[in-house]
Amino acid sequence: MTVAVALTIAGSDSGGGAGIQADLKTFAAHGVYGTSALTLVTAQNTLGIRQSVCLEPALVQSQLEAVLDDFPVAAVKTGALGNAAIVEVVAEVLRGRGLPLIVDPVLRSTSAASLLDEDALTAMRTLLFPLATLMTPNLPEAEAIWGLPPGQLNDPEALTEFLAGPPIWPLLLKGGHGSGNVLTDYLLLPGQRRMLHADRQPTRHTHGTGCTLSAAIAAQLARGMGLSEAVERAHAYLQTAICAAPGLGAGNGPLEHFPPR
Ligand code: PXL
Repeated sequence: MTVAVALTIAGSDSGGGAGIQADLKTFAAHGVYGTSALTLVTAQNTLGIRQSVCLEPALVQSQLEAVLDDFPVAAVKTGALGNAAIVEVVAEVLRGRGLPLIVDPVLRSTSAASLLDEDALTAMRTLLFPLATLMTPNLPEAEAIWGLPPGQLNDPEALTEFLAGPPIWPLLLKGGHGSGNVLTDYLLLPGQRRMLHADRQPTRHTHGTGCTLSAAIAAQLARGMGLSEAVERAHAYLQTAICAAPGLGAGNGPLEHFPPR
């Protein structure tokens, strides 16, 4: 019996709802063996981030090399990367390996604490996005990446115009920060465009949704699923995880990563 192996390169959320913790639970929920390289450590709960410290880039690099030298990693995802030096080592280690790579361009937490500095976004654009099988920005992240004014993609006309252009990178634009009762994600792949819809859930417990979705896509890819089908299944898994949220914490609480089927 061989087990599929996935790797997450992300930060630690002491509250267990986002980051590495969400990724490893999501991998496990998909029957995928999870490995990890930690980029930063946050002290946080459902109310917000109290402290965030990046690890030394050399330590990130040696975690990556230790994992990749020994485990048959079949898919990789990145989450919070913290700073440009960490982005550089991640890109350097991954370059040329041809591994399926989901890049979740985490810029800040829901509570607005920064998880990536400005230089790092430039490094992501030049070094990491070109390696991505898929990148998964939400609306505010897409605005920051493409240099659009904050809030612009909430305007339906501006969104239509943005989506009409050729995607620079294979893109899943997540609509969770939009308005309305139905939230739409847009999947733009070479030669394929599709929309994924979900009913807005009346809940404040959406902490870690982006991490969970990108980890679920990586898990599906590690299991050999094609990209479009992987995104569709991950999107469906995320809705069940949101609906089954345990209601923990006084703030923006975590999901249930092992929802009843
Ligand atoms: O959800 C984005 C995210 C990613 N990684 C870490 C986080 C958060 C949000 O809080 O803490 C470590």
